[in-house]
This record gives sequence, structure tokens and C-alpha cells, in this order.
Amino acid sequence: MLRAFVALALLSAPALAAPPPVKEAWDRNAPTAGHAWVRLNAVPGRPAAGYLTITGGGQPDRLVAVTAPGVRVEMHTMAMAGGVMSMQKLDGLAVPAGATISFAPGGNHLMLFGLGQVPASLPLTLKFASGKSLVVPAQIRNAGDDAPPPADHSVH
Ligand SMILES: [Cu+2]
Repeated sequence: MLRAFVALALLSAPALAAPPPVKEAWDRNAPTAGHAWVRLNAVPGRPAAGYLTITGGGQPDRLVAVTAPGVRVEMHTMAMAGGVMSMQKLDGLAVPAGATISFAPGGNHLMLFGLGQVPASLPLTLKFASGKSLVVPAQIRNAGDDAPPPADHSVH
């Protein structure tokens, strides 16, 4: 009787250890991005500025490049030096796990060079050090326009 009970306990033990939910684990680990927009320059031929928010996934990651079709994109930061605000090119930006980082007017921003024919929306491809990438569509705004209202969704 005791022997039978032990055998039953051993048989049922593996059922308690459920396999990890692979897809959910991937989703948790992947950064997301949203509220992407581009403000055109008032002066034709001058670079446009791009803004967006990125939320880190379950692991720390690093944004290493942003690309867009037909455009050269640089990541810039603003720094105060001797009372003068100036821009510096970034070669990457840390995206801590679970934290939201912003490219926003007055701070970190994208600069888009060579934007010729202005599209209605520009897909920005974000590349991360982990090898993950995201495509987020950026709304186009005219020079002087404010940010569009935050969208009710983000891309994964
Ligand atoms: Cu800049």
C-alpha cells in the first residue's frame, strides 16, 4: 500500500513543473517603442528632428542604431557647455530593464538628414545590442507643430 502511494507521487511530480511559457518570456524581454514623430525643419534641406519613447524589456539593452528608408539618422543628445546648449552625437543609448527613455524636444533626439519627398509616415527601425529590432511608424509634423497626442498603442 505504501509502495503504491510513493510510486503515484513520483509519477505525478513532473506534471507540477510546467514548462516555461516561451513566447511570454520573449515578450517580457523585448523592448517596446511608441509615440514616434518627426518634426520637419522650417528651412528646406535642413535636418528634421525625430522623437519617440522606448520602454525596456525584462533585460537591460542598448539602442545602437536607428534607420529609416532614404534617410540618414543620427542619435543626438543636448549638453550645456559654457552657457551654450549644443548637440552631441550618441553612438548608443542604454535602455534599462523596464524603464522608459524618451527622445523629446529639448533633450535626446534623432536627426534625420536628406529627407526629400516628405512621406505621411516614416518607419523608424530601432536596432538593439541584443540583436532585437523594432519598427515604429513616426508621424510627420510641420515645423513649429507640437507633438501629436500619445497613441493608445506601442509596437512590440
Ligand atoms: Cu541634433
